[in-house]
Amino acid sequence: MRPSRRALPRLSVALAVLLMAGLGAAAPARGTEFPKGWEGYHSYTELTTEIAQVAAAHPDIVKLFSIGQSYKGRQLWAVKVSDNVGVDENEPEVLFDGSHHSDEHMGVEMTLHIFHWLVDGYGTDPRITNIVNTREIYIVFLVNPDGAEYDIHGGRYWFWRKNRQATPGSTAIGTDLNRNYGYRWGLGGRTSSNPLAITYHGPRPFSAPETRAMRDFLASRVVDGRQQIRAAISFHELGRLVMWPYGYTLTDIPADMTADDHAALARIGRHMATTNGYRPEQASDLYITRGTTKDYEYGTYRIFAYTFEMSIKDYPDDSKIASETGRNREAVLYLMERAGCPYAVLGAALRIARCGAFDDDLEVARGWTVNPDGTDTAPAAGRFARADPAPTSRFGSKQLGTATSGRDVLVTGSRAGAKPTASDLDGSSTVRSAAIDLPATSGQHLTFRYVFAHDAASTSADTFKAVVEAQDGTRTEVFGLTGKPVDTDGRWRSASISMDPWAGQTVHLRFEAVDGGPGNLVEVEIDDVRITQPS
Ligand code: 0X9
Ligand code: CA
Ligand code: ZN
Ligand code: CA
Repeated sequence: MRPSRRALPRLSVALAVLLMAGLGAAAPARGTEFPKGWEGYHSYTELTTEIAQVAAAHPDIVKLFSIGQSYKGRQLWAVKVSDNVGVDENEPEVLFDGSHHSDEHMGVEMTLHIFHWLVDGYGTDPRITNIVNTREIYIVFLVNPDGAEYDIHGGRYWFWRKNRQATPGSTAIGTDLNRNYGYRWGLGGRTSSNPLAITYHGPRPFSAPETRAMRDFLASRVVDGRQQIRAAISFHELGRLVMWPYGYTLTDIPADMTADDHAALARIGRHMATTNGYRPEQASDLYITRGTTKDYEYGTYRIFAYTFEMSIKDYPDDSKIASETGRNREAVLYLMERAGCPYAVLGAALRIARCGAFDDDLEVARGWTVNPDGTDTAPAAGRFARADPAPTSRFGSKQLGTATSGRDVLVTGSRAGAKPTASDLDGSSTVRSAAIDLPATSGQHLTFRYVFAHDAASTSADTFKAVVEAQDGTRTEVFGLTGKPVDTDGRWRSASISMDPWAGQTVHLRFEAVDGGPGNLVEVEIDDVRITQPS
């Protein structure tokens, strides 16, 4: 096991029981049992009791907590399952959630089954034991408990999909929680701005307490600047589908997705579909949506985020629970195993390149700090930033408008400006990575792609350096370029540096660019910063 980074607050069983007792007192008096023929499903009260009992029976590997409260004040129960569960270990994390849509009750049974597979198999089934020992698995059992309780009140079904939130300025009730997330929230396809519609997206992104709780939980899993959750499944009904992002566009690889991600998302999705007999497709192939959980998780954090549509008929009776959940066992185990590094499914070269101690395509925030020592002299517009670079040209192209992966890079002065010299460096700028734990093995390499462009007025005062900062603060230049009085156009090049001196240490990477001459032009771009597996 890796050293712990911080102890997690632990919700004691006693506290959980207290919370539940409080809820019981506040809960409406009406019955919450499913209709006859469906009693095998778990009502909110039964779910609450069940997960508290299972958690109490497995305190070494289960931590029970709530990610927040529903609109009506119900706790949104979650568990973490892992070895040393009270400690936030450096292990890949996986998230499963059930029933964003409250008329899709099979999702709750699915998340409960995953919970049982993990705790029941731990110590007896070697595959499960290995997963629990090497992953941190989060399960949010029921995202929409208010809707789920409403859907079964009075001993019949009400076909209720949304939450039970009042809409300001309307008598209509409820927001479609799978339209309320804040990534490209808006209108498109089956998404509505009409509060009466079953796909109502809410008055604004994250207007629903339930989606805010999910957002805040996801944000809480950013440690050392990096999202720890690598893979996720939301369980819906119906149609027996495995879907990957995006839902907002029909384009397979839009600007906010990389080609590697698309290849691995589809490869893993298709494999899971061979194990459960579902149809694999991009989410938008079913229909276009805006504001789904999965677009948010992938778009914001690059989580490998899948939607499963279970069942083939509405409201399957409880005799279907065992088979509809059981057929997903292999897919769920497979995804937990792949969460270590999803790119490994694309072959040995990508596994070595992208499954090491660090892998940043610069497409989302991963903890880089600009001007970490407060010593940058470049103006704000010229400093390093993670951005989509505008192309500039002056006696040939200088800043390239293309990345080596996706859309974004680290770039000094991303804008083109009124003239090419407007947004160039003009001073010094430094960017520092978050902490990186290097395994104690030789053969790891720091690799990155870079552009270092300057005009004919350049001198040796213009520099671009890569520096490794050791645990004790010692800085070692591992890569350096200096300017010459020769016009040098921008071109993507590759660097590779042995990390053997730092094996077993926690380090920070630094990139430093200096435009030391008055009136000349220097542009630096960086993409695909990685520490490879040993090779
Ligand atoms: O519409 C939804 O939210 C999901 N289907 S459901 O029948 N359970 O309501 C599908 C979401 C997947 N994304 C897209 N189809 N774009
Ligand atoms: Ca652990
Ligand atoms: Zn659904
Ligand atoms: Ca990139």
